[in-house]
Amino acid sequence: MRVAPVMCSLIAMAGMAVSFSAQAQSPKAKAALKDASGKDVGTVQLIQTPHGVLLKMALKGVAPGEHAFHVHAVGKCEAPFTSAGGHFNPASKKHGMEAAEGAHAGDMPNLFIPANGELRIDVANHMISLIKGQPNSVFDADGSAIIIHAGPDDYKTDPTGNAGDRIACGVITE
Ligand SMILES: [Cu+2]
Repeated sequence: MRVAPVMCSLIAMAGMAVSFSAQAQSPKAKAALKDASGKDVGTVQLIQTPHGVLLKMALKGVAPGEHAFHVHAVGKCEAPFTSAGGHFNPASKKHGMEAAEGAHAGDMPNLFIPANGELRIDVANHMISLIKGQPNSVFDADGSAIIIHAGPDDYKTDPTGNAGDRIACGVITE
C-alpha cells in the first residue's frame, strides 16, 4: 500500500508537465475595443487552442440589442472604422454561415447586449489562428481588427452580413 501515494504524485506531476507545455505553445493576443468617440467599450482576450481561437469578451457601454461582430482584415481602427477593411477572409469564401460557399474566417455569431450594456461571453472561432505564418493567421502583413456593428448579421448577405455601421473597433495585438 506504500506504492499508492507515489503513483498518485507521479500522475499529478505528469499532468502538470502536460499543462505547462501546452501553455508554452499557446499564443495569446488581445484587442481593446473603442467606440467612434474613443471611449473604451471593452476588451477581448484571444487564446490559441488546439481547436481554434477562443475569444473571451468583456464589453461595457455598448448599445443594448443584437450586434454583429467579426474579425476584419486590417489592423487599423480609425473612426468610422472603414480603415479595418472587409471581413477577414483569407480563404476567399462568401459571407455567412448560411452561405453554401461560406463562411469568412472572421464571421462569428451575433452578440446580444442586455439593457445595462454589459456582456461577458466566450466565443470559439475555428477558422482563425494566432500562429504567425499560418494561412489563416490574424497576424498577417496588415494585421487584423475586431469590429462590433450597429445591427445584427443576417448570416447570408455577401460580403457584409448587412450589419450596418461599425460602432466599435480594436486592433488585435500580441
Ligand atoms: Cu464586421
